[in-house]
Amino acid sequence: MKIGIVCYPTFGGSGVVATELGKALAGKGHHIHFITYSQPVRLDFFSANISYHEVEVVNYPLFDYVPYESALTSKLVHVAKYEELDLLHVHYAIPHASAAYLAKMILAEQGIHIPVVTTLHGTDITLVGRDSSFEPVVTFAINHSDGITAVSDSLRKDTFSNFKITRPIEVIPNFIDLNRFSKKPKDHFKKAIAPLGERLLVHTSNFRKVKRVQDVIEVFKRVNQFIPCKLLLLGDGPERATIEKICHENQQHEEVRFLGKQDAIEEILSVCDLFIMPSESESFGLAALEAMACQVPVISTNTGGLPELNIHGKTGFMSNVGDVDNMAANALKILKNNEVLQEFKRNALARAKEFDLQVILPRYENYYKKILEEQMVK
Ligand code: GMT
Repeated sequence: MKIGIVCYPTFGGSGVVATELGKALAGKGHHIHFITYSQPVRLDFFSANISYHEVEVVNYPLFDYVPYESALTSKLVHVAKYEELDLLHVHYAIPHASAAYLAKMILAEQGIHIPVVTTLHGTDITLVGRDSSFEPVVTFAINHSDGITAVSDSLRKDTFSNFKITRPIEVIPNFIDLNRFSKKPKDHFKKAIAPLGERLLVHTSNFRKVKRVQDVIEVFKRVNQFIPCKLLLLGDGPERATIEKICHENQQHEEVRFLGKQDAIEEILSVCDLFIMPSESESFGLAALEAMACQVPVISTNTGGLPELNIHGKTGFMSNVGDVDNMAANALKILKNNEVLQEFKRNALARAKEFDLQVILPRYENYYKKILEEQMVK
């Protein structure tokens, strides 16, 4: 198949899923065309089956806001036509689903019929998409997609309750490439960062408010009162400076390390003992799955799709949003005893294997086939 993939090219989960999906599809012989405003961060190798088309946005003094959606739509029309795409797969509804719909209409007028699959990832439904400045467009674009997928059952339900959706939504969860995300022998790194054998806690995110990174600090403080440990914070975003200030005020410079945006996250996760995800909302929790694949148990909230990933009392524990005391108590249950920790680590890996790329990829391929067959009947 010749598939056009539209996504945010950044470190965000939807962009990561879209890029890893495209890479894996290319590995199976499909021709993948990424259409984004800059090179996706995870598109880090050459493949004869992968092309990258950059959306160029012309600025003009009249524009206070650059009309990105129009530029994306035009690019989709060009690429679909000249590369003879079979299907467009857009990730994150805003503004990709509506741009794809318009491109599809323009192409239809020229006798080219291309189905659009929209994958809903999370905040496009649970947060931003609900805002009245986007809601009518999001509802329309989802209802006019030829196929709709959501990354968890929870997100599927949220989509039906937040929007007037008239079409079925297929759940295809996030996946993990276990060749890349596995425990690596990085003991020298562990010794350097935790020379006295301290436990290593870790959090990775885009430091948006929805991630509640301050709760990570609170959990860490409580755990550190009983067990010597260190905290690694990976990623960057709007809340990072505030969190860093709090850590400085708390005199935590010895214990809390900000590592910024990292490419080889799996190497860092490999030396960690516990992943903390205290999110306000989380449609799936890809970052937690990446940790579990590297044998790191997870302390998370019980919001959104997290209960579909993290098994309470087995791969980690879940608490109500904001209940940092409960999160810390649960963290101690895992970290206090080495045998318990090892068991949680094994369970985390076993659970991650259920989301193996090799298991999930055929679900996307079969879904594309189904949508293309339906298109032929029309
Ligand atoms: O987590 C983020 O803020 C990034 C966001 C995105 O859309 O880029 O991630 C969302 O999509 C991921 C991949 O499907 C999910 O694993 C994340 O749970 C989801 N984030 C939220 O729902 C907050």
